[in-house]
Order: sequence, then structure tokens, then C-alpha cells
Amino acid sequence: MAKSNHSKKTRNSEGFEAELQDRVNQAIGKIAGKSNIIESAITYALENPGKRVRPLLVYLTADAIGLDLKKVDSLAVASEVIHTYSLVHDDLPCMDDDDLRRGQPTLHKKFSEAHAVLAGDAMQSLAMEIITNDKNISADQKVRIISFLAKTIGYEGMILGQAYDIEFEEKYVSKHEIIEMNQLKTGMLLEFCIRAPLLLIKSEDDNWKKLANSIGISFQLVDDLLDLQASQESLGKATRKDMELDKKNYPLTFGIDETQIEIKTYERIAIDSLTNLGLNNHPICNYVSELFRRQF
Ligand code: GRG
Repeated sequence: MAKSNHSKKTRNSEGFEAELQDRVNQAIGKIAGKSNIIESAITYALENPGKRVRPLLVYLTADAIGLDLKKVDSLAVASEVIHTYSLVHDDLPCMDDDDLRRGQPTLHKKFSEAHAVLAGDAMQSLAMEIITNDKNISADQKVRIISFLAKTIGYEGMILGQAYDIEFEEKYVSKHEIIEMNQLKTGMLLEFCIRAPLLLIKSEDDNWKKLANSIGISFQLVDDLLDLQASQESLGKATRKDMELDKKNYPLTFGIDETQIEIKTYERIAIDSLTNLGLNNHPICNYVSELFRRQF
């Protein structure tokens, strides 16, 4: 494995995370303009900051494998643009019909439903454009990354997961079906964030795949638990919405205790994978542990 860029002497995990948050926020600031109504809508959605989990996973993975962070700036921003598009569309009246996102009115409430559909569509092509225009990676690397991203968010990936989310409202579902839905609708993009930097160095170690998969699936399990247990103020979005819409998430269907056991299992897999990769002392390990224990 390539030597990590991280030096324990000069940076602690929290400091490094804050540095990465600044890095992605500055990069997002550069792409966000207000020259027309759609660009203004995109800027509204992107500048209202979430946790920036996906870009941080991109950067932490890159650092862990010894890649210059410049090589993954476009990947980090593109991942947040795609994630934000999925939230904008997920909030639409034809989906979850939410009024609040990241503590602010959802895009269709602030602008209009039509503008939210169009801004979401434009964010998908914007993400591809950001990677295409990157001067720090080769044409071959761009093709590999864009092809992986397209597969991740397409009809066999994130969109299919969202379709299952709707279909499952009407039927009995098994644990396996809920886990598969979580993996597709939420997990695949998170997996992409960990596995795409590896594509740049053509490295595929099974431990990275296991890490990416366990974070991907469990992220939605933690999100569903928080939806039941946390307040609207702490999450910045409406809570208990799944119950209202008769959605089939894991804790609602199989209970809180079962969900906590499931999360613990994925956490073990994630930490074991990081240990096998020799990354116990790298900031990615601290960040991944925090993801499993987050309160918002
Ligand atoms: C095409 C009309 C149409 C809709 C597609 C793609 C899609 C809608 C939905 C994907 C499902 C989705 C929104 C998954 C993400 C679930 C999730 C856990 C969101 C919260 O992520 P956080 O906690 O949020 O990282 P912040 O706000 O911190 O970025």
C-alpha cells in the first residue's frame, strides 16, 4: 500500500476533518453562481451545508492511499453535488414531500416544484462536467470515474433503490430486501466515494470493498434510527416521516434493538477492514467510528 500523507505530528483527526470541510466548501463556493434561476437554485441547495460526509470520505481515502488531495478535488465536489441532487428530488411532493432540509425550506418550497426538478437534473450533468473539466487527472482516469459514477447513480443503483423505497410501501418486506434497498439508495454513492480514489491508482483490495459496503449500508440504518429517536431541530429535517408514509425501514419493521445489533455488526466489519489495511491510526478510522455513532 502507498504511504499515507497523514502525519500524526502535525495534524489530529478533528483538525484534519475541519481542513477537509474547508477545502470542499471552498471548492463548492467556486462553482456556485447566481447567473440564472437554475444556477441560483443549485447554489441555494449546495451552500446550505450538510455534514459533507461523501467528500470527506473521498479525501480521507485519498490521503490514506497516499494520493495528492488535488487529484480528488473534482471527485469530492461531484459526490456532494450528486448527493444534494438526490436530496432535492427525494424531498419533492411526488417522493417524501418534505418542507425542511438542513434546517432550511426545501428547494421546491423556496423556489418551485418545477425548479427543484430542473435544478436536480442539472446537478447530475454538473457533476459529470466537474470531473470532465478536472486538469489534475488523465482522460483515461476521467472515463473510468464517470463510468463508475453513472452506474452508481443509475437504473441499477441509487434510482433503483429509491424505486424499491416506493414499491415497499405496499408490501411485506424481508430483512434482506430492506438491506438491499439501503445499499442501493444510500450505500452505492458512499461506496463510490471510497472506491473511486482507488481507481486512480488501480488498486482493488477486498478490505476497501468491505469497508465501503459496511459504511454504505449502515449509514441508512443509523439515519433511520435517528429519524425515530432524534429531534427535528438536531437533524434539520422532519422526523418520523417514514412512519407517516408507511415506509419499510429497518427499525420500523424489525425494531430498534435488532437495528442496533445490525449496526454493530457492520461497524465491526468496517473497523476490522481498516485494521487489515493498517489504518487504525489514520484519521479515516476516527471518522468512520464517528459515522457509526453520530447523533445527527
Ligand atoms: C429521480 C425524482 C427522482 C428522485 C430520485 C435519487 C433519489 C431521488 C433518492 C435517493 C435516496 C436518498 C435521498 C438517499 C440518501 C439518504 C440519506 C441518508 C440522506 C442523508 O444524508 P446525510 O445525513 O445528509 O449525509 P446531509 O444533509 O448531512 O448531507
